[in-house]
Amino acid sequence: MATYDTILVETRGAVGLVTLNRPKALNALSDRLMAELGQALDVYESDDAIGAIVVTGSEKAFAAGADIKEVAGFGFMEVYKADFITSRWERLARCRKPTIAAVAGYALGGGCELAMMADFILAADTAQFALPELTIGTIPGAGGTQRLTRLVGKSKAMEMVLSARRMDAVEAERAGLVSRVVPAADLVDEAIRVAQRIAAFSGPVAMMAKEAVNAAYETTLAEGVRFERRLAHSTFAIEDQKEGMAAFAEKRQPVWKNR
Ligand code: DAK
Repeated sequence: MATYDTILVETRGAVGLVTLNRPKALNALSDRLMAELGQALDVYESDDAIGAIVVTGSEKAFAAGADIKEVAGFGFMEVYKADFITSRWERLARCRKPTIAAVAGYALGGGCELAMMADFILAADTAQFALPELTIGTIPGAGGTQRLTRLVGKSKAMEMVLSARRMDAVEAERAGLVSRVVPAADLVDEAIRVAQRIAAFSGPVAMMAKEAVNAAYETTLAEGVRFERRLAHSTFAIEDQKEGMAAFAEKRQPVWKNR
């Protein structure tokens, strides 16, 4: 297993756990951290023993945003030519295996955007979400204006982006930004527990389910339903569907082969 400077990686059964680990900078998302996160996700995605991935931070901060000190001096041509942030940052959103962001403390700016790239966010009761880019003279640039709007609707997204105010965990759950709120002390254990439950299903079937839900963001209802139907039909061509339905009829637990 590779060693990293800015993240910790740990495998818990069939779950890959990535912990963002720049405590002195409240997990500010430096280029290095995003590169290492991308590498860790590459490793977990290509490991057949891993069925789900959890990304978390510290008790104080999931991540306090892009590393402001690192990017402050960049000019337009530099960031445009280098496809600044974009190229590395989309890795979590591109994962095919199910992903959970387990968020405690600050999830600000790029930290909030990163969390929204996961399949869902499990929040500690200490979590605080904001897109405060206007306070530093820029706008959200890692998908925040698009993903937050799809998750919570235009009115709340506009207020969050334009006023830079923070949303606490209770409001975030009410608004649909997070799936559930749990006590901070239980956050990582609960995220691992849910991830293990997901990882215990047939891997390819879970991937198809994720693809189908994600299509709801990308297309019309009619196209999305058609896409879902095609995927649902194709599950009938795989061994795990035969096993799952046979196991039900025989009143036993299914044994998935991931094919
Ligand atoms: N970047 C760099 N360092 C940070 C940081 C950040 N985002 N957040 C905190 N730190 C550092 C602090 O500078 C401090 O370092 P030292 O002074 O000790 O060296 C250390 O972490 C501890 O922070 P504080 O002393 O400030 O701790 P407090 O508990 O007092 O306050 C705080 C915590 C989270 C309220 C505060 O640190 C804070 O307001 N941080 C900045 C939050 C913020 O504005 N985040 C949004 C950043 S903008 C783009 C793509 C994406 C983005 C932009 C463009 N493109 C594709 C173009 C994204 C932009 C953002 O994320």
